[in-house]
Amino acid sequence: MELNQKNLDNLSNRISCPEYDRKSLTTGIVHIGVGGFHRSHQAYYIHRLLQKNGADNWAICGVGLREGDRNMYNVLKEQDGLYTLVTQHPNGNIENEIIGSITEFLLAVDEPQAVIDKLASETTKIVSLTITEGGYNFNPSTGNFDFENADIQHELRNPNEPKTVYGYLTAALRKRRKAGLPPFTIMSCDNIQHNGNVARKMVLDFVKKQDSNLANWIENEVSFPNSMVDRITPVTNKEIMEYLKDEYGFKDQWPVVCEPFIQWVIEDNFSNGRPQLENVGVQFVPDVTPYEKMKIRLLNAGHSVLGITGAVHGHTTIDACMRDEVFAKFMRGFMDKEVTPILGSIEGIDMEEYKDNLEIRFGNPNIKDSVSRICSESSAKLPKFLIPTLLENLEKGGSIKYATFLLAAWCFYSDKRLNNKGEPLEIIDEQRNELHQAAKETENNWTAFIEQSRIFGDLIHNERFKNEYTSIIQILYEKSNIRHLMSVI
Ligand code: CS2
Repeated sequence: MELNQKNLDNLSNRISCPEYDRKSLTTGIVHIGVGGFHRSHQAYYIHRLLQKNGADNWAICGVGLREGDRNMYNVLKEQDGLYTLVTQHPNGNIENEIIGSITEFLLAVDEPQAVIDKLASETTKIVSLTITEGGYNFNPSTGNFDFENADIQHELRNPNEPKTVYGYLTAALRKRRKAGLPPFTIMSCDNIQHNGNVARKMVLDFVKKQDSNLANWIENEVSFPNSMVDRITPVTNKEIMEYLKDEYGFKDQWPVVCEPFIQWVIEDNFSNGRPQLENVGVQFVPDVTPYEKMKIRLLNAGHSVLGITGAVHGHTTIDACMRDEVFAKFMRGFMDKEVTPILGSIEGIDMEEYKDNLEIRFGNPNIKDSVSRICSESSAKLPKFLIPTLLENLEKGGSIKYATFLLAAWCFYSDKRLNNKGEPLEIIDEQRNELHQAAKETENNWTAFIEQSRIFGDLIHNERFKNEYTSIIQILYEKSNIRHLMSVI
């Protein structure tokens, strides 16, 4: 049996299904970037609210902007937006439910005008984004908008032919303003500190170049709440589809696996209304800064520490890294000695408990989160997750050895493209070639990798860092056995 609206009745006595009338819902949210994370997090929260009959005007219209979104579009079209969420507990318990909050989907490369019209429609009140850290189009070291990007250049010249998120948001806001409609809220759900402020700055930088009148209106009328989002969501593998088929007798072409933990903290700053998400556990706060900083600097950076070192050693999943005491201890050392002193105390949070809990989450043996997912797009992630911690420690005279070790390991990873067992590494990064080019100069020039100013800014000019990095990279290249070096750090 295929998973789709027609078959839901037959499925509802086997597995938890939407109890609401999906056909009567209005899509008040347009979400750009429907991937695993959106489906395990925001779409799940909205689904829970719909189950309580509390969100009839807040169903989701997914939008894919790129050709790469076509597979998701095709699957969700065939499945009428339905998919299964498989929650894997550390003790082996599994909860499965069919999520119904995504009721429409548009693929911008096929129907750009339909996307603009949808965004500009009166019923659209929020446009949310998971476009990844790299999708914001800023220079990672300066934080400035990258006007060199060819698609951006095209959009600036042709406002009616959008290609990126900026072109679409601007075209839609222009249309709304002309029609006398209030603007939507732009809600970033990416792992970027001050994600709302960053989205705001980028949108305004772009619009100012295209249409300064419109920029004023956006500046005054559009809200961009900051938020902290959290739920570990690995890449879906084929076994899960088989499992669902065996267990329940239906075929889901793209289910989502996630951990039981879920958290969403948002600033209550919406220009055109919002769903009552507090009824399903979302925290609304006046200032999200301490939460997002804690999450990004501990969880996301901790993930990268395990992912990159683990990949070089030959571990394939994050839980395998956590079962290896050398890696678990190294990651905790990084958190305790380099991140915690920077974070200070956060009201209402027991930092030791938060870190202990992260260890349990990372160690969940049923998630099987691949190190290749964690290492993917490190060139966009590390400038947000890890380098700011290193800079703050340099300023304050704190420890830098763990973070520096990680950057050296990343160079080794980008250069050799093999793990310590001699197996090839799967490297997914837009900057893959640039990273490789710089890293392979290392044996002629120990600091070649960290001279890439787009990623590292002017870190290379800090003598203390440069010396620490140089000594670590030399030992790493001489001895190569990363696990041993980590055990004696
Ligand atoms: C991960 C995140 O992509 C990464 O490197 O750290 O996807 C992480 O799993 C989520 O932010 C958890 O909320």
